Amino acid sequence: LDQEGLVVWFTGLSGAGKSTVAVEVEKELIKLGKAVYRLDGDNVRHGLNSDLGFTAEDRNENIRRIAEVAALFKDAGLITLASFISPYQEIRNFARERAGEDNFIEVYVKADVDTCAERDPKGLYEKAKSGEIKNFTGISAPYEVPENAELIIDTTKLSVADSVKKVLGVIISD
Ligand code: GGZ
Repeated sequence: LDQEGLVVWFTGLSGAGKSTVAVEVEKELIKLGKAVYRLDGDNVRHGLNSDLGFTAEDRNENIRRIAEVAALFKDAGLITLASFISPYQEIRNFARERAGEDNFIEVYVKADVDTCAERDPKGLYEKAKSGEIKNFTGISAPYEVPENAELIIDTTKLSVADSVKKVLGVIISD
């Protein structure tokens, strides 16, 4: 495989657009002939991490395992796209360390909580506000804004297409 592995880590609130952007980035990379794999809640929280919930402790364990898996995929030569809220700086730093500083791109998918709550594609913010869902990021659980993201994409201002271009720009030049 004529390709060096890389971990691209998307962090941000629920509804910020992490998965939307990651899915499109994946498609473009495939078109370019790159070997790529995308990790997200759908393929990780139902299997590997099905024992974990949304306490701070469980989230950190969720991210710790994903960081290890992403580092292994990176070693295998894949461009690994990880899209998780990953609200805590310390464990994001751990993910960076495991991948290696030179192989890690942190993308902060930025959208304020009011905008995300307005989008509310799954009705989760409404449930969080009513107390039906506890420990909901941005409502009743913290989100620590990234201190050292390689890229910030503000999805309240950028289209999906423009966000994808920005991410690809960093991946390809890397
Ligand atoms: C945040 C929650 C919660 C709570 C369920 N807080 O937008 P979604 O629905 O499809 O993606 C969110 C997903 C978050 O899982 P992560 O593995 O990315 O979180 S973390 O990195 O913090 O471990 C959301 C849904 O799960 N969800 N309950 N309480 N999001």
